[in-house]
Amino acid sequence: MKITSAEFTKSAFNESHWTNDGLREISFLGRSNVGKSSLLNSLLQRKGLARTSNTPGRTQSINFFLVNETFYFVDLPGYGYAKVSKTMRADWGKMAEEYLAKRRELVLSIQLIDSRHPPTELDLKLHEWLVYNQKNHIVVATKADKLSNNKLNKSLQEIEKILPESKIILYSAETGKGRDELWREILDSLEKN
Ligand SMILES: Nc1nc2c(ncn2[C@@H]2O[C@H](COP(=O)(O)OP(=O)(O)O)[C@@H](O)[C@H]2O)c(=O)[nH]1
Ligand SMILES: [Mg+2]
Repeated sequence: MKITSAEFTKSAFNESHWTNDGLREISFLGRSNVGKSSLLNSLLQRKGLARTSNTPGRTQSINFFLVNETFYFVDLPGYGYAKVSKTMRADWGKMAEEYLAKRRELVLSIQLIDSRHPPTELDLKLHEWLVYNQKNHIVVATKADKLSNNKLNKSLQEIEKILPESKIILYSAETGKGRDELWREILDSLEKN
């Protein structure tokens, strides 16, 4: 995929801030620190576009990135960060669910999980919500470079057992593994919807 332009457009804290130009959207979801910002930067080949950091739980807004002036990548806040307050956690759920449930422009949701571990309880909850609500989605297992091929295959088989309804792509923002495959899925969803 050739990226001719990629720019941060806006941060939204409620529905009135969502973009309103009708362009289609791909959303990215996952717990804090799973590698969401790194995935966005890797897909868009822009190193610092989505901020990556080791201090999770900071981004509490929905962030819109315009790609090739034709569609948006939408970065939803990371969930499951233990140190945020209960109110903030409730806000996360409300904001993300409102977006996922209502957004007509949304053509694909990409759920990130860590390839090294089985999905967490919150990963499973979100996943069940996507399946139950028949949202077009795929699962990306991140940080694939951190496992040997042998362990990676085992991990993939386990994830496939736990999430049998979904397509799973192994990804590494370090090596670019999975990038072409994920772009194919994204373009496919944009073409079909
Ligand atoms: N080795 C490796 N580290 C990664 C990868 N993706 C993210 N990380 C690291 O994991 C940490 C969290 O990544 P970040 O993208 O900020 O996660 P976010 O909180 O989900 O946005 C950072 O230290 C990244 O450098 C990957 O594919 N491979
Ligand atoms: Mg991030």
